[in-house]
Amino acid sequence: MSSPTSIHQSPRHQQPPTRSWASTSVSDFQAVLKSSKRVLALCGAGLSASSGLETFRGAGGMWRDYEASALATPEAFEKDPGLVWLFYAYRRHKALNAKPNMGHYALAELARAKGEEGFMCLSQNIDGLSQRANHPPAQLKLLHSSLFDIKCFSCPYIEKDNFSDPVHPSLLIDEASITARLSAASTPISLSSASASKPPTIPLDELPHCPACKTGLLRPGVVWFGESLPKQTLAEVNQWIGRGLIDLCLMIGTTAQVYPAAGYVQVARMEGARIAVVNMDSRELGAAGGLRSVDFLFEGDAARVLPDILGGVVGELEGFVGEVAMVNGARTGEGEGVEEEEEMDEVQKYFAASP
Ligand code: BV8
Ligand code: ZN
Repeated sequence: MSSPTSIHQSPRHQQPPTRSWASTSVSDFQAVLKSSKRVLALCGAGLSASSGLETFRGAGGMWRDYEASALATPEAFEKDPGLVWLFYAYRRHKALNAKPNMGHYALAELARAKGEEGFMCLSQNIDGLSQRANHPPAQLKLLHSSLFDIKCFSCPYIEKDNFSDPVHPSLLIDEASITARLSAASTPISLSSASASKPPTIPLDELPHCPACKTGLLRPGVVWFGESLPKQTLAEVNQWIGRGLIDLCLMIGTTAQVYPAAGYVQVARMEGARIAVVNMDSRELGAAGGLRSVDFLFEGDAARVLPDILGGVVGELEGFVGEVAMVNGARTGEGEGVEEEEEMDEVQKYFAASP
């Protein structure tokens, strides 16, 4: 039985030491990775942290006064669509100006090395960086959709891969105008009912409206809290999982607290998979907690740890680094044509049924 490998004692809080029995041996991990037939990865905001994108809980900067999860709901959008749009327009702007890091590239190469049945990456991230790292589309499932999908709040209209910045003239992201608008907007808890009378951050007629139904407001096409995950994506994930037992589950840069995404690590565990966590901070592993001696824990920056621990399978990455251009309306994923056709049918059905 290995001895505890990482003991945390943060003098500041005098927290009781957290022990982990997980292995930190890179060579043992690489042997397991090489022999694993089916590897599942669940990625979170920590994978993109080194690309300069704030993590979800740390959506700091000018948003430090706003609880990100309080803005990521349909209720928040109903209450103050302009404020929610500014939050997402800011994140679009940051993501478009960021670059994939070596962690994104290492996972893309692992996908190519293991093949479609050997490796599947479930991403909670909406930033588009894995796609730009040329991650094979069939092996990347966006559980919470994308910052670059725009859809109607009222009808089935959806536009995928819209990389315009600003996405609408009234959503130009420059620090001065944003800061001015945010300070003019109600207090950070402006989303509470008490502030119903507060003026909207941006007048509704200045916000983007739906070109299909003409009346609905356009909204970011991401999955908000309380909304179901894209059914087609879930079906594809479940089909992959159903085709064979998972041997190894990589939990990369995520607090694994948001469901049903976080639940996939429990599915992997029930199938007898070993768990390998890559995280800057191992004190809060959420659903990935309770690591055993057969599991692995690599504390550090995913952008540095992943090329290191995956190196044994993907080799040297230098030759693979090359970004995929973001072209408005470009299809980046296989099968998206199907999804798009389905969505178009929905829109046609909606208008056929409308008076
Ligand atoms: C739904 C998109 C039902 C938007 C996001 C049980 C089952 C099902 C649902 C629930 C359930 N219990 C509760 C729920 C409801 C809810 C939920 O899970 N709530 C939580 C708070 C308990 N779930 C939902 O609402 C989901 N929908 O279930 O619908 C339904 C069914 C039918 C019909 C109608 C409804 C939808 C959830 C999706 C929400 N959208 N994102 C946006 O981004 O704005 S969630 C968002 O937060 C992220 O996408 C991610 O999923 C999640 C957590 O973020 P992380 O990625 O983990 O990032 P975080 O900042 O938390 O942590 C960063 C980590 O990285 C840290 O560990 C840090 O240490 C580490 N790190 C930092 N730097 C580095 C690093 N690691 C490595 N290297 C570094 N450099
Ligand atoms: Zn519409």
